[in-house]
Amino acid sequence: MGQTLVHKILGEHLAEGRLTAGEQIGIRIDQTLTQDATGTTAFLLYESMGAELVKTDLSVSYVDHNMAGFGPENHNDHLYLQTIAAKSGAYHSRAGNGICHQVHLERFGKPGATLLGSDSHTPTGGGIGMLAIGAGGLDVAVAMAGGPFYLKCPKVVGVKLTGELNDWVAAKDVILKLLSILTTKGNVGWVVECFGSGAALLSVPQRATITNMGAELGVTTSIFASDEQTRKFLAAQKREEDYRPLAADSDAEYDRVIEINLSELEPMAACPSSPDNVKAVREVSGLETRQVVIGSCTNSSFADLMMVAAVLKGRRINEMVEFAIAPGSRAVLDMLAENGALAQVISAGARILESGCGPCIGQGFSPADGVVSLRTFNRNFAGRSGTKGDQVYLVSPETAVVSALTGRVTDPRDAQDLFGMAYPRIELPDEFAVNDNMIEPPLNQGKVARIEVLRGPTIVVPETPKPLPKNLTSQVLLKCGDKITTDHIMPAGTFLKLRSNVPEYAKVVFNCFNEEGKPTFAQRALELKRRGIGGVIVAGESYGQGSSREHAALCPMYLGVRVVIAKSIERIHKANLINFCIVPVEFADPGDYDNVEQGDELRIGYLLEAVKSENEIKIARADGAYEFAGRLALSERDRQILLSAGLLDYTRSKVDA
Ligand code: MIC
Ligand code: SF4
Repeated sequence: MGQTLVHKILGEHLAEGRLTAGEQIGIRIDQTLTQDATGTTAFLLYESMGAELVKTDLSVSYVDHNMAGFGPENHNDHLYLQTIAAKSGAYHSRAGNGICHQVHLERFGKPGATLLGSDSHTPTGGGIGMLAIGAGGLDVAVAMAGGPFYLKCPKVVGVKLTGELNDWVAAKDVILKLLSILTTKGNVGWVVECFGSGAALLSVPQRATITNMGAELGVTTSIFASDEQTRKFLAAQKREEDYRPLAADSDAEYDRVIEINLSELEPMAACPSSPDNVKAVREVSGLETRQVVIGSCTNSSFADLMMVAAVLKGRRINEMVEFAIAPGSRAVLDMLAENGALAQVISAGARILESGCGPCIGQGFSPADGVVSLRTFNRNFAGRSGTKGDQVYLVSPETAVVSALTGRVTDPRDAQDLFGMAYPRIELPDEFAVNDNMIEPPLNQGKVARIEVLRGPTIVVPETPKPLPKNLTSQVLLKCGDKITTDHIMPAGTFLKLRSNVPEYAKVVFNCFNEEGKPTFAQRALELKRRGIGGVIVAGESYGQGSSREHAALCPMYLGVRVVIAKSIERIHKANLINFCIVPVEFADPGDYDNVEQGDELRIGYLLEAVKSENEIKIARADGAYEFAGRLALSERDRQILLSAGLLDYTRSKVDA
């Protein structure tokens, strides 16, 4: 039986374990990426490990998330990241150079390599044939120090793409279709591998849109083969030497195959407020929209924006629509400026935002109350835009720009009838503008020694977890439902600037559930902590969906949370909980979820013993009103990390040994 591409790359990087689905393996990491919102913690923890120069082939520290600069926090972070990158032998991509995933694809991604990034959309690199995985910052710090990355050997779902995209139908519609099939739940432990005649026709940026938003499926990563499209893209980036042809064997067996005929696809939209709430644009067309944004790491490539410019040329954005573009990288912006496309967009009435995450992470451009906002992003979790009750629809750039002209959600295929407009098919240029003057490469040894790391007062070294107690007296601090995302747990938006200051940031844990006039989650948690009672969070399915932000574990840990009991927990978040010594427990019988109430006092006896060696743990209400079994789905390494009071101490003890 032939091998999948995923297994080939895993095999080439295997450091521990066997390539059998479900078994824990350790893989060698070639490249890492961090971004400012997760990078400060990652580098602070890296420093705490006592590591000096990075041991990877290449590590890049990007600044792209947090650039608003209200108050000194952001700039403090930028200066710390710039100087610690120099001290650690990492590349540093400065604020304004673009979104980490877009820049990494353009300048560093390499077919067949492994990339670990402290951002859930790291799988964007799968578009260029790399095995690119998102993880918490501490896992990335360990990889920078040369440690393997541990994961369950995944099952592979082959997505066979046939046919060819019709005019006005985009790569975004492919991933939205896949989200409608697989949803955002229940895909932990899988990888998506796209293949087939349809896949071969997609360009690298189109593939990257699909692998990027594959993160919303909750899979470990997504990947395409490295072929002639990949070679062309790398040649245009003037680094053809990084090309290497790679594909699955022709008789590769997938654990499951899904076929999508690209010729049959139509424009799609993810409706409020989940990326898997997918409908055909036709079904929602006619809805008035007041705001349209083109950008984010999903859809802000050169081809995307050239298409947008071509549609806007000589036309005017509807007067009731605020329209903005945020090019994915400075190179893209540069090229649009050089070739005149930017002028077309500006004269049509667009607002030009920085090359960065911007509105995607609630950094401005929040929609007005009650209005429909169309965005080319990957996430529309409730409130992520910064507006409570927001109505965010995720669509392709094609749907977004045509709707910006009409002021209503519009199927872009109607552009011919409405505006007499043929589809502007954009070919990738033979050469991209390559200008790396906002990327600082690693320094030589002599210069490294002279670097002084700048640490502003808003950069606070995070507290490390306390060891687990033998028995835990605890109380349910919060009971929440299904699909709780890390945006629910740790809001970003205006709070993003607190990422380097855990005591401050922890004040807004579960802010969306706080009610006016009542003690906040943080206040209740700290009161329990003061009394020596461990906090417990109870949740439904897919707890911790979405981002890789380890603050969703780090801040609850700081507040004294010791256990999360959920029907199921998503991959990255579960790893983050373990890394910060919070025990992840799943209901053995999901029906028991119904018995537990917020405020219940729980007895979790023999916690330490169970973590050491048991697969189940008994949990009872203190007054004996109910008792149930919790599942401990932990690898041997997970157990060791929990017993060592978290990954940092575990790593230190291994280094000492
Ligand atoms: C996101 O898209 O949610 C983020 C912001 O990029 C996060 C990382 C973070 O919270 O810093 C992610 O996707 O991992
Ligand atoms: Fe940035 Fe949005 Fe991409 Fe996250 S999803 S990396 S916030 S652009």
